[in-house]
Amino acid sequence: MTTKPSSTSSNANVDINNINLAGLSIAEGIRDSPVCIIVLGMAGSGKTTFTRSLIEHAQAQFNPYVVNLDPACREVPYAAHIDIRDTVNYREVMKQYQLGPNGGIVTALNMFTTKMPKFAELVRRAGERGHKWCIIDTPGQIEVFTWSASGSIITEGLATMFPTIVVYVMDVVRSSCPTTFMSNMLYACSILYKTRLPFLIALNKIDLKDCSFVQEWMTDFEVFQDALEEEHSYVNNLTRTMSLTLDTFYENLITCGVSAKTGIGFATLMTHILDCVTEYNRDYKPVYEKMRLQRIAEQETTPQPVDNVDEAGTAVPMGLDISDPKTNSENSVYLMAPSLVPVQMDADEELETDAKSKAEEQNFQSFVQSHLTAQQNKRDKQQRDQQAQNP
Ligand SMILES: Nc1nc2c(ncn2[C@@H]2O[C@H](COP(=O)(O)OP(=O)(O)OP(=O)(O)O)[C@@H](O)[C@H]2O)c(=O)[nH]1
Ligand SMILES: [Mg+2]
Repeated sequence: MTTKPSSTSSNANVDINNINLAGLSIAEGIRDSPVCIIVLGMAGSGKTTFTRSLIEHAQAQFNPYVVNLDPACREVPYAAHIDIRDTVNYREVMKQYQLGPNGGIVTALNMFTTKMPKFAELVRRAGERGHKWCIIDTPGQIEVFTWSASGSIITEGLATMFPTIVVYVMDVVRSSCPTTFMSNMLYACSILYKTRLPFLIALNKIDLKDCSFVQEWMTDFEVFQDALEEEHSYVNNLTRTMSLTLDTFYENLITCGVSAKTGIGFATLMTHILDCVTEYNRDYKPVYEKMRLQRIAEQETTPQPVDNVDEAGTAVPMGLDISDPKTNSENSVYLMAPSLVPVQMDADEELETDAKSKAEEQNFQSFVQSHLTAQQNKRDKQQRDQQAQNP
């Protein structure tokens, strides 16, 4: 296995199947670095743009290691050290398992998670090479990461090995409606309780709208009620009750206004991130340490998987013609630096997409043409009929 020192432009030349896990042991305890920063947020809230800005601001001091876990994005505006798209081909997964886009993303993430120990080992090595932060961009569909088994495995797995925090990116423009704000807050609250990690809310897009109204809504219940009164919606009563319930959640919440596009607010955000790391070390680390010890105990007592699968029960045919992707096929799971990915696959995909859109365009044109011809024929016929009636 070969490795190159990584930077944003040169990536480690790693095949995940050849990674030796000898260096990674949960028996060792939680390491000090890298600090894992998991970026979450609703679709379009600006997670990817935020990740790019955070990398730029943290580069000199924290030399971030960057991970993209969104299998469905077309492009990312940063150089990722690990990119799930190089590991699992999301379109192929959809085709092979006959899934829709969301099922495809969940399955792609599940396939990636089967390599979690090796992923964690890469993060550990990054820490040893001087990457003090590891920034993780997540899929657009927030529920895919927060409520899937793989999301929990990745989050908990990282938190039992490295200091880990969550940054929840919230779009202030879209949250200016009190009901949308409340939905966003409920999501944030559920993630906070689910992940049990230090939590920071980045109020994003403040270049478009000042975020002080959000901070006011969180601290002054009456101001939020007034805003709610102005919005005539069937869910007002529910929102009012929810806002009372969320009061305790707001109390301990750290928020920070930023613009991922212009970079405003990132200096303050970075100090908040460092506070969250202190909080992890003080309050959360002991809990995850306990969890780690429990896991070690479980590993010692859990019986090993049965060698002979027949002894584990009888397979029930599902009635679907679904086959596992062949190993070593284009679709097999592996982890590779982005620079090593065969460009061929993307080019093929692009050709296929181009051919499809060309065919669609031609279909549309011929549809329009036949419609125009039919109309012309109708007009000609009407003219002929009129001429026949009034010669
Ligand atoms: N004006 C402004 N636009 C922003 C800001 N951050 C993100 N955007 C824009 O918001 C849109 C969505 O940004 P992304 O970074 O792709 O958001 P995302 O959350 O990663 O999106 P998904 O991964 O698809 O859920 C893009 O058009 C960005 O240019 C910001 O701070 N200000
Ligand atoms: Mg994104």
